[in-house]
Amino acid sequence: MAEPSAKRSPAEASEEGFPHFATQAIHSGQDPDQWRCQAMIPLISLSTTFKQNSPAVLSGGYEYTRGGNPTRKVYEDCLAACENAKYALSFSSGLASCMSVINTLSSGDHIVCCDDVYGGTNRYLNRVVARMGITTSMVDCSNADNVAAAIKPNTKLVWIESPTNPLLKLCDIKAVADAAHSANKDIIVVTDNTFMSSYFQHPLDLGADIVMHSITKYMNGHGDVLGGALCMNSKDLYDKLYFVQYAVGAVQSPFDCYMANRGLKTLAVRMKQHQKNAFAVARFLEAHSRVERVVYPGLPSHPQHELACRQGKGFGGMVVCFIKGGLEQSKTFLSSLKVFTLAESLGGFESLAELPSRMTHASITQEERTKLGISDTLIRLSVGLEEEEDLLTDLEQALKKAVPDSLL
Ligand code: P1T
Repeated sequence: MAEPSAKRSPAEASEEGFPHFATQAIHSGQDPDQWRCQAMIPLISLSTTFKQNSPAVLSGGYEYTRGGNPTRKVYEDCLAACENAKYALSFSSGLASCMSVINTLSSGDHIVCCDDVYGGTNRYLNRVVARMGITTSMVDCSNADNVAAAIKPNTKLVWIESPTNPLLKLCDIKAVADAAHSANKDIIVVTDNTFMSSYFQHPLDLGADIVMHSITKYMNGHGDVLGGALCMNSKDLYDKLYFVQYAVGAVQSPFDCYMANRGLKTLAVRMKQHQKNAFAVARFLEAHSRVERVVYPGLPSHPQHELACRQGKGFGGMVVCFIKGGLEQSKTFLSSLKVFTLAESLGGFESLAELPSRMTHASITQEERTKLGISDTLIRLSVGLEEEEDLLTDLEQALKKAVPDSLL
């Protein structure tokens, strides 16, 4: 098969964009005139291959779906616009997009990664990528000086989450990007923007080179698509990553592209409501006698609240609390919830609760978890779109069941 670079025109949505986020998310890339039938809603093009009138002449613009697909193009154009990026690529999962970035590296390269990172990213870097001769230093990136100190002559990538999963620590994206680029301008800074979504934070505007998303979470928002995305402004980076996407093949299916594109249409309204409910939950828990401590970047008690106010347009829908007691209390609390569901994942319309030490971050060693502060009483809440009063009533009854008066 021919080399892919000439086979499609990349998204250049920001050059013709709309001034406000909600309008971008609804209209970018969606022009009905691109379809002969002028459909308002993008068509799902399930075809894996496309007719050529003459060998290697693509009159319809597409060759083979791994290299490009009309439904994927609509969605990627919209994604790029949402992230204030020139280009976007979509993948079959968040980790597949992570893998595609790593596939631009070579044996002997070095990565700096924030120590509090999604357990799956940690596992991939330290237990899979490490076998390929690529080393990773896990450092506390909430202080950009630690990033500067960890950079080596062979460092090619800095990977951060902000807020981090699960402790909701913030990285100063601009300070981290400046530290990395002043050490070596060719270092690629990736920000995993999953927790904030494109609605609340635009890391490319702050100096990051690539924004990564687990689309599975807020961006799709309905718990029915596994997906990942990479957004960037550099054509050179886009070409490299597009080549990897085509060569490796971890692309998003046309149907999932259609679904995630639909999810983006309501991102703005969903995120506002997620945040409203998250504030209510965080304030309720912070005032609760059965709760030891609450972490939510929107609360003044968050140690980086000032950075949270400066860096993004909001604080998101994730809340962490440490309940009083131990593992027994956490288990009883989680299994007593009736509106929140005990499950992994986050960012959907339904409220979820989980225990990172035994679930999403169980692949990290006990020693590392202890060092990071991921204890057995750390409960992670993904606050959904249910009625606020029902959420608070649910938390109240579960806390009462789980934490006895003797522990107050
Ligand atoms: O699950 P997947 O779409 O492959 O995305 C991986 C991923 C990447 N980055 C962050 C910040 C994430 O939270 C995730 C997935 N996280 C969960 C499933 C979870 O419950 O935390």
